Amino acid sequence: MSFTFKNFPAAHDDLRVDVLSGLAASPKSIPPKYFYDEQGCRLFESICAQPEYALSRTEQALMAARLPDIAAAIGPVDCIVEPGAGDCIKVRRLLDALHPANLVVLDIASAPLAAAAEALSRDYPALAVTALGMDFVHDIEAAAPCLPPGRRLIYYPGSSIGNFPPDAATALLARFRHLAGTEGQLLIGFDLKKDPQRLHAAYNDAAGVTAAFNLNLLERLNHELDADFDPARFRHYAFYNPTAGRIEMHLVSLAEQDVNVAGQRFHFSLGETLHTEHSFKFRSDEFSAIAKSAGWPLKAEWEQDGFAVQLYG
Ligand code: AVJ
Repeated sequence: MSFTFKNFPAAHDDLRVDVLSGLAASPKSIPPKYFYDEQGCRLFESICAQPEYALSRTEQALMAARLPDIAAAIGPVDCIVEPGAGDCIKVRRLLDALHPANLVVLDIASAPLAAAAEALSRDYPALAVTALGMDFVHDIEAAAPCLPPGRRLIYYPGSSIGNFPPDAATALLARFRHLAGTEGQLLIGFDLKKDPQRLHAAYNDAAGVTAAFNLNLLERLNHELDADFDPARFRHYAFYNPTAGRIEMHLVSLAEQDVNVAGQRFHFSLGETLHTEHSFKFRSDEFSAIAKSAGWPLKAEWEQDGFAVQLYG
């Protein structure tokens, strides 16, 4: 068993800098990557268990049903690289099918990543596991020296790519292309455009878990940036914008109010929105055009119940 952990702390205080600049902007916004503190990770898991949010369940069902076909299309690989691996559960299915010698997992939440990757390495004694605690959107080049040579497969499941507007998605996929190397491949899962009522329901579950997930961002700022948000004075508001092809999540101020964050004061007028997430939805041809412009030719694709997995390389 081999397990290596490296932490790449952000060069500057990202949360504070990003939140203060996002609150100073108009309209106000905070990047969705900051949802995932410990409580946020728990709430996201609970979202995935809600009947309205089929995304993760459908992807796992697709991966289970089509695994032999997917593994055959990928062929032999020496190393799987998973950005945003989190609990390192999803990649296990691919490890079982592909038997690579190396696994490299990356995540901004470095402590939970290290624990999950170490647990995984105990279950896969022949596998060399490397966990890199980093914000891969900024620092992915720092991961390159940690990758063994050979055939690399970048695995980016869960429609995480949907958090990036098309230009940023193209840029991230281009960096993946560079990281993968000449023989590299990319296996990526994303949510497809579908009936807007279904999309709407997925981000407005009846149990209110998505609302709690969105509002938890304010609690996080209260704890970590010495802020004084009153979550009861903000409303979770999520809707599908068919023109832009995305779910938009907002926290709408229910009152005229001032909030202090990290020693600075911000004013919210009644009805003003704090934008917290974009979740883009694609047609499969739309997505393959984005990937193509990032240097990835499409090799194969699989679809199930409004979700797609595509293989590039
Ligand atoms: C983790 C980005 C795929 O956009 O559906 C779930 C996050 N936000 N409910 C998504 C999320 C609200 C999720 N992704």
